[in-house]
Amino acid sequence: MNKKLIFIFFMMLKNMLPAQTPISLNNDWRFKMSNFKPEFGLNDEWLPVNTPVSVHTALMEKGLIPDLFYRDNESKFQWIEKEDWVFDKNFDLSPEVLKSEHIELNFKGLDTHADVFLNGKLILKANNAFRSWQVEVKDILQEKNNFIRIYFYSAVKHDEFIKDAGGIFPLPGIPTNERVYSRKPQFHYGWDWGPRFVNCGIWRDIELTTWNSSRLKEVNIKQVFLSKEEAILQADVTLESSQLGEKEISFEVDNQFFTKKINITQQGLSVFTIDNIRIKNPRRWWSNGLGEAYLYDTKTILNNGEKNQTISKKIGLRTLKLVREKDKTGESFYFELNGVPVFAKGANYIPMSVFPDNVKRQDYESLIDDAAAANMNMLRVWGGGIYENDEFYDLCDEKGIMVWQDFMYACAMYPGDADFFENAEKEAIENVRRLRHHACIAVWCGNNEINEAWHNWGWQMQFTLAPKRKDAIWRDYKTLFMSILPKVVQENANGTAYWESSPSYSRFNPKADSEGDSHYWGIWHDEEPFEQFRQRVPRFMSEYGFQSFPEWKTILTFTEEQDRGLETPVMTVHQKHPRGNTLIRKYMDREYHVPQKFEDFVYVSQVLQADGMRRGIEAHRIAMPYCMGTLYWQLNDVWQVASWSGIDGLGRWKALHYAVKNAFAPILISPEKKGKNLEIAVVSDILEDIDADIQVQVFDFQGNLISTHNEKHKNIKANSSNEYAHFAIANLLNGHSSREVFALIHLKNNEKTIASSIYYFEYPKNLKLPTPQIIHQIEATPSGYKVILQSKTLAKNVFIQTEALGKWSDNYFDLLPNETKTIEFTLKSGDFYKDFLIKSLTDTY
Ligand code: BMA
Repeated sequence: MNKKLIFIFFMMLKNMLPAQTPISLNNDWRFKMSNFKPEFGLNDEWLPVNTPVSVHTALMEKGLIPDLFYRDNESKFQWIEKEDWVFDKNFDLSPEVLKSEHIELNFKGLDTHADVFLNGKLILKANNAFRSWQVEVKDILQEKNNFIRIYFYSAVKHDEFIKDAGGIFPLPGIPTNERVYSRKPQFHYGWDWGPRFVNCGIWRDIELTTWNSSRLKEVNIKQVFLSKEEAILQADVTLESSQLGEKEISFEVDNQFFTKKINITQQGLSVFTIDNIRIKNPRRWWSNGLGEAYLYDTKTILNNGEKNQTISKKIGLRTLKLVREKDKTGESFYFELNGVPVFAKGANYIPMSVFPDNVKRQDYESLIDDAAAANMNMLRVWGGGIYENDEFYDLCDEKGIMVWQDFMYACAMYPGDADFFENAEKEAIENVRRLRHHACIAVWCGNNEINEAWHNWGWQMQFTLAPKRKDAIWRDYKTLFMSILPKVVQENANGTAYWESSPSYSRFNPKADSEGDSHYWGIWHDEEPFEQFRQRVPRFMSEYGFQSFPEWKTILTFTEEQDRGLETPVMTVHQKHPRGNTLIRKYMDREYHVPQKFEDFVYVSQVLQADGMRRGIEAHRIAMPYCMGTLYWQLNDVWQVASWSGIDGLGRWKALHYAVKNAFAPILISPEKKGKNLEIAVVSDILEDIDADIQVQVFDFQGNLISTHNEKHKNIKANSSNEYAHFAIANLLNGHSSREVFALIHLKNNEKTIASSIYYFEYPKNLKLPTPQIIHQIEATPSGYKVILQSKTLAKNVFIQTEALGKWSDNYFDLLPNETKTIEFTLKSGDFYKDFLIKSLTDTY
C-alpha cells in the first residue's frame, strides 16, 4: 500500500472507532395516560411512539385526537393537560457497551415534571424543561431487557398544588398566574397569539454515552484578540477523568493543529488551556448585509489511547458589543460589530410551533432564510418561548443574523425560594454555555416586560399586596435579574452583554425615548395613528406591532364554510387579543375602505398592517444614529391565528414580510410630507459613500407623466441617514389633484437604480383608483412558476393567491401603469393552479 492509501485507511479506521459515539434511545417508546379514564375516548392501551415527541403531538400523530388547531378544538382537548402520562421503553445493550467504565444517560429535554426509573430504580426527578439531565447508570444496566420509564406529572396540577400550598413558598399568590411555578415554555399556558396546550413529553433527544478513563466534557473557545491582521484564540478544554496520567489534547482550526501534552492529576473535572492559537489575516464574521458571515470549523480532540474523542464547533471571529454611552439626550443603545455601529433590523421570534418537539431542521431553515431574505440582521428570541435548538443558532451564525436572547421569563413575577433560584441558575449556566460559541449571540436579556409590568401594569394595586409582600416580590426580582443572571452571563458568556429587562421603561415614561430599549405599543393598544411612529422614536425599538389575519388559504385550513366571518365562534378562537378585531377595523376605517366580505377584510388587514409597519421601520431607520435598531413584533406564528406576525402559521408570507424586505433594504428612500414639502431622506447601511442622483417623477394613475424633478450628485454617506432633497408639493402635483397621482422616486448611481420608492399623497381610501385590468401569463420554471403581469392603469396592492405552499419573489405590490412585472414562485408543495387568483385593492370596494 502506498503512503496515501495507508493514511486514508488509518483515517477511516479512526472515524469508525466507537469511542463516545452516543447511542440514541429515541426510538421504540410507548406511552399512555397514567390513570386511564374512559370518558376521553381513548382505549386503555400502550401506544407505540418515537421521540422526541410530546403527548399532544403523539396523540395527533396516532389519529386518536383530531388536529388541535382545527376550528375550536382547542377547548375540547384541555383535559390532556390535567392528566399524568407515562412513557417507557425496553432496550438491550452489547457486552462492549456494558464493559465501558462509565455509562451515562443524557436527557436533553424533558417537559417538565418527570420521575425517571431505570430497571425499577428512581434515577432522576426532573423539574425544568430548559435543562438537560445526565445520570451515571452503569451499575443499573444489564445486557438484555433494560426498562426505562418516565412518569410525567401534569404541570397544571403541579402549579395549582404549589399555589395552594401556601406554606411551601414564601410568596404564594404571586401575580399573575400559576405558570411561573413550572420552568417550561410559558406560552404553553396560552398567549395573546397562541392557544393553551400545557404540553408534556420527551421534547429533545435521549442518549447513552460511554467513556473510559477520560472524556472531553466541554470546550470553551475564547477570542483573546482580534484585528484585521490577526486573531488569537484560546481553548479551555474541560476533561472528566477517572484515571490519572498523561494524555494529549489538540485543537484544529484553519488547517493548523495546536497540540498539548497534559497530565491529569485529579479525578473528576479538570480544565486545560491551549493558548496562543493564532490565525493570520482572519476572515471576520459579519451580519447579513455587511459582509460574509464567515465561520471557521474547529475540532477539539482528546487523544485517548486508540480512541480519540472530538468536539466540533463552528465559530465566527468578530467583536460584538452593546454600546451604551451617556450623551446629551440620554444614553445610546446600539450594537457594534467589528468596530462598526450596526443598525439592527429584524423582528421578535416566538417558537415555530405550539409543540417545539415537532419542529424540523427544514422548518428552521425556511424561517431563518425568510429572515435573511427580508434583509434582517437581528432576531430577538422572546422570553415566553424556549431557548432554541442548536440548529436555530447554527443557521443564524450562517446567515449573519444576530440574536438578542432573552432568558425564559415573561410578563409575570416569579418565585423567590432557594430551590427556584438554584434551578434558574443551573438553567442559565447550561444555556449560556451551550450557546456561547455562536457568533450570532449579541446580548442576553433577563426577561420580557417584567420590570415594566411591575411598575406600570397596575399589579401592585390590583393584587392589593401588603407593603412587605411588595418589597419581598421586588427583592426576589432583583435577586434573579440583577444578581443571579448577570453573574452567570459575566462568568460564562465570554464577554457578551447582559441587559436586565426588555423594555427598560414603559411607554408612559419619557425616558423610554432617550435611553435603553423600548416597546412602543401606543400604536395598537392606545389607538394612536401610524403617524405617531415619527414622534416616538427611541434609542432602540425592540417591540412594536400591528395585527392582521393569516392568508385566506391558511384560514381555509382550520375553518368550515360557516366559520368564515370576522366574529364567528371559530374565528374568535383564532384571535386571542380581546380587542384585536376592533382595533384592526378601527385603523382600517381611518385609511382604507372597509370591505364587506370577510375574505377581502382579511386581505386588507394585511395591506394595512404592512403599510403601517413600513412607516414604523422608516421612522426608526431615518432616525439613525439616535435610534439604532428596530425589531417589530413578531416574525412568525405558532399556529394559524390573527396576530402581529409577518409570516403566518403555515409559513406563508403576509403582506408585511414583503414590505419589511423593502423597508430593510440596504439603501432606503423615505419620502415624508412636511408642511408644503416632500422631504426625501435616504438611509444607507453601505459602509462607503455613494454618489447618487435623486429623481422624482409624478404620474397619474393612467401612467401620464405629470412632472419630473432631479437632484444630481448627492453624496449618500456611509452607514447613516440624512435628508438629501425636498420638493414643493405644489410643483410635484403640477395642478393635479393629490388624489389622482403618485410619485415614483429613484436613487441612481451612474444611471443605475439602486433604490426606489412609491409615494402617495393621500390615504388609500381617498385615492381615486381606477379599476385595473390586470393581464397575466404563467410559465413553468425549474423550481416552480413565473407570473408575468401588466396593467394599463395603476393596480394597488396586487395579491396573487395559490393554494400551493411555496415562496413568491414578491406579492402585494403596486403594479405601475404599463409596467411589466415578473414574479417567481418557488413551489414547495400543492397545486399551483388551484384557487389561483389575482386581485388588487379596488376589487374589495
Ligand atoms: C409584547 C410581547 C408579548 C405579546 C405582544 C403582543 O409586549 O412581549 O408578550 O404577545 O406584546 O401583545
